Parts: sequence; C-alpha cells; structure tokens
Amino acid sequence: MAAMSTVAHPKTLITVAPTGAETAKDAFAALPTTLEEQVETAVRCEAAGAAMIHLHIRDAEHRPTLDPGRLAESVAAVREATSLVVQLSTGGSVHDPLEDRLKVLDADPDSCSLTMGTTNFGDDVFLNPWPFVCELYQLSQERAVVPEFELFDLGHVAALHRLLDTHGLPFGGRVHCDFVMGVPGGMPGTADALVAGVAALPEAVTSWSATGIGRTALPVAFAALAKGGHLRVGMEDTLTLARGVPVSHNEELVERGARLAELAQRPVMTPGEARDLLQTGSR
Ligand code: KMH
Ligand code: ZN
Repeated sequence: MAAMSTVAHPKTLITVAPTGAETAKDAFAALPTTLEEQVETAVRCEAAGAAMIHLHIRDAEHRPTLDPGRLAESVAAVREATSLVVQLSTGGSVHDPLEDRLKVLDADPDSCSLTMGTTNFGDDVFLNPWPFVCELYQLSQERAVVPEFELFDLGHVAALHRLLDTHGLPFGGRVHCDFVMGVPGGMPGTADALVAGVAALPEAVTSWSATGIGRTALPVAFAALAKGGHLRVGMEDTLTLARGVPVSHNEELVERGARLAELAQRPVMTPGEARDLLQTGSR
C-alpha cells in the first residue's frame, strides 16, 4: 500500500498564518496584530475557506510576545468567534527563550507548531536543539495537543524520522507536517525541493502542507496541490499578491488558495473535516 503522504486527499486543508513574528506593524499596517484584528481576520479567513489558523501574537506595542495570559485570551477569542482549528506557534520569534516556547502549551491550543531543527533564518538563527524538540514533543503528547511538524530543510525530515522512532506517534495518532520553504537559510521554495522532501517523509506521515516565503508562495502552492498536499497561506509568509501589489487582508491569500484548490479539483475542507484529518479531538 502507498504511504498516506503520497495519496492525494480529496479536499484541501487551508491553514492561514496571518501575522508571524517577523513583520513590523509600522512597516505593514494591514498586518493583524491586536486581538480584535486577529479575531476579525480569523472570521473572514474561515468564511474564505481556511480550516486552521497558525497564530503568533503581539503585545500592546505590536511586538511579538509569548505572554501566557495573552496567548490564552487569543485561543479563547478565536474559539468563541470561529470553528477554526487553533494552532499556536511554539517557534515564536528568533529572540524567544526556549523555556517560554515550552510554556505556549499552557494556553491549551488544539495544535502547536514544532520545528524539527535549528535553521539559519535570514541573518538570525532559529534555535531548535534536539533535546528541546524532544521535550516539546513529549509535552504535546502529555497535553493532548496535536503537533504540526515544521520542516524548513531536508535535515528536518530526517529528524522527524528520528523523533517518531524514538518517541512514537503524536497525540491522536496522525502525523501532519508543513514544509516551510524559501527561508534564507532553509530549503528553496521550488517544486524540486518539495518533491525531494515529500519523497523522504516517514511512512507514518498522514498529511502535509507547504508554504513558500515571499515570491516562492505560488510555485510552492502549485507544486503542493500537484503532489496532493495541503496549503498554508498568510501574511506571516507572503506580503504581496503580485509584484508591487501588497496584500491588504489575509482573506485575499485564503481566497486565492481556495481558488487554486478548486481548480485542482480538491476543494477546501471545513474545520470539522480538518479536525477529523488531524484528530485534534474536541476541546
Ligand atoms: N518566527 C520564526 C522564527 C513557528 O511558528 O513555529 C519561527 C516560526 C515557526 O514562525
Ligand atoms: Zn509561525
């Protein structure tokens, strides 16, 4: 039997990553950084076809924060306003201490990102030492939070084999990954790199999505759909719709992803279908 990761799902999971930690609000006013803006974004993106939200939050000065109270408030507010699967970033910003990144799970999200290794990140280093990866993974198992394994590099795919071999399957038994491509320091955002990454995935992987940073967004989205994968879109990764055309709202990127999925004859899945795919359980 073919590995699940090579069989196209009849529907497409769209994850929206609306904010990230890298773009400054004063450089890009349309970036949703307040709780109100993020909830409004979540509502409109769900209507446009998103089923999961990957959230980074900001403080009162719009700076990235992992403040536990704000994280919990954001999870509650998005749950109240939408049915989206709520995924919190445990990557935070490159400046966040590892201890604070572990505490993200205290906010009780449905899902958390879990990056599979250290990577150069522009001029910075995004630190994910092996003991930290293992500790965060085991914590996600204990807390019944479904991880999304973030793969910035082929070495991260090898690390995923090692993690599953060492610590077993995630909570819920499904293994969902996201290829984050085109970060300066990680794998390029090309169809060739995606094909190599998918070919190297562990057999246990049940679903995967991909996102391309900046101008690699479209080539990666086309390649992901062609390979039967899912999509992550949003202003964390992409701030323009075309050369010289800035994104004015995350829903534009979700709508575009939904159109591509429709064209690929794999229309978007609902949040309920995403919960089934990821086995997040009900909270
Ligand atoms: N902001 C990056 C340093 C994640 O959300 O888990 C890390 C990141 C990955 O965005
Ligand atoms: Zn992120």
